Parts: sequence; C-alpha cells; structure tokens
Amino acid sequence: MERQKRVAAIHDISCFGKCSLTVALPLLSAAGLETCCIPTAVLSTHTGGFTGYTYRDLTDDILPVAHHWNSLGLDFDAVYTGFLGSEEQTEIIARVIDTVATEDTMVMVDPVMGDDGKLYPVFSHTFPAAMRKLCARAHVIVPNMTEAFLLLNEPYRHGPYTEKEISRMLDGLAAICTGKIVLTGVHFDETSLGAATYDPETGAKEFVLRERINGFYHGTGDVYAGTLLAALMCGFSLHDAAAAAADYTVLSIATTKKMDKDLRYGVNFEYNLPTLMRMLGRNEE
Ligand code: PXL
Repeated sequence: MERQKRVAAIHDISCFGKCSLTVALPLLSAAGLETCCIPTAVLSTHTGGFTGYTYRDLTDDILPVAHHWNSLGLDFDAVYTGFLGSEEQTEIIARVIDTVATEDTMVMVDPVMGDDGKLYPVFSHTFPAAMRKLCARAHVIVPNMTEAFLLLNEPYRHGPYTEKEISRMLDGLAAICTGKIVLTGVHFDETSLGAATYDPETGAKEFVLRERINGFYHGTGDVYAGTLLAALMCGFSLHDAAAAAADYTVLSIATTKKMDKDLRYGVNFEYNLPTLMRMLGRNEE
C-alpha cells in the first residue's frame, strides 16, 4: 500500500453553515489523505448573511500547535490555509509554515477575503496587503475574482471578462506568488463560469469553464479549493485538478438546488462524496 499523505488544514470552524474546516476535512479525508487541522477561530456560524454569531479567537493557540507537531517530528505533504481572522494571523501562519513545512511540502493559500466585489466586513482595508505577503509563500493560490482584484490593489470589475484581461490578471498574480495560480469566478459570457490556471513551470494559461447555475451558494469557494487540493495530492495535473474541482462544485450546487434550501446553509457536498472518490480514482486501489 502507498504511503498515506498528510495534510494540515488551517481555517476557522464555522459550527453551522458548511465552509472552512467542516468542508475541508471531509473532502480531504475522502481523498484518502490524513488530515490534521489547526482551527484559527470557532464561530457559531460563518459571517456570510448571519448576524449575532459567536466568535472565539484562537490566535494564541496556533503556533503552540505547530511547535508541538514539530517536537513530534511530524512532516506534511501539504499545508492548506483559508479564512484567517486577522492580519496578525497571516503573519503567524507564515511562522507555522516555517515550523512544519519542508522543501517537499506543498503550501496552498486560499486568500479568503471577499466575494461579489466586496471585502468581507470582518476585514479592514489593510488586510489584503497582509494576505499578499502570505501568498508570496505559497506554491498554489486560489483567489476568486474579488480576491484577485484586492491582491492586485485594483478596483473590482464585474464580468464578463475578456481572455486578455484574465491573462493580464494572471500575470499580475504571478508577480505576487511565484507558484501555480487558480483564479476562480472567471467567465466570458453570462452562461458559463469557471477557473483560469497558470502554471509557472510550463508558462501555460488554461481555462476550465462549466455551465453556470444561477444563485449565490455559500461555501462553494471552499468546496472548490478543498477538491483542488485533494486532486493535486492524488497526482492530478494543475489543469485536471482545476477541472475536477469545477465538476465537483457544480455537482454539489446542482444537488443543493434540487433541495431548495436557504443559500446561507452551504451546499450539499456530502451526497456526492462517493462520486468524488471515483473521480479521484480511489475505488481502483
Ligand atoms: O467560506 C469562506 C468563509 C469562511 N469562514 C468564515 C466566513 C467565510 C465567508 O463568509 O465567514 C467564518
């Protein structure tokens, strides 16, 4: 049997609303990965559309967890970060990477900061600069269009976009992060939606577009990023991993749409986990 890969996922726990760790852990486990986590905060719900949520900050616990892991001699095939509660946490995560990552560890940063042209209200206007520094440490970044504009320090522009415009944005992001780039929320018309990828090793810029399903479903960025990492860890190329992530996100949205649920409650990604395992080739082992 092949050696089991080990991943560290560093996000908040939103106790209700399916995002961050409650999405990352099951997806990565379904991919057969040993999944460890560092919770950065515990909230009663995510912040997207709910009010009155509780927020327990765990900033002081993050580095001690990493130091303890280090004392045990644990090594990691990937470190994956998402929603971080403060600028201070972005600096602490850089120190976690220094502590637990080796030269063989893939660092994936999802620079969770906003959506639909808006910075999430929990973040100050100086947060994107701090996130930019963390992206510089990554081998893979997965910004959505809002986050890409924030990282580039440019005003947001609604799509549809042109290929030239997306190519220019990928070049700008490549100046911030020398790793692979997967830009989500890309569309050239109103009927499709997907991602653009840039691989600095080959210089290839590619697009993965799928039919758009209307409606804003919360947590889909986390389903996309978790599946992307799962596929990369299973040996998929950047383009194939971006395609698998798009397919699985669309499948999760389509399943949710049939159930007519509150869009804040997150998508039903659980129903199709057996399909994800097949997509990742896990049933053939
Ligand atoms: O899905 C991104 C996310 C993660 N964690 C928390 C959030 C959000 C987006 O709103 O509020 C706490």
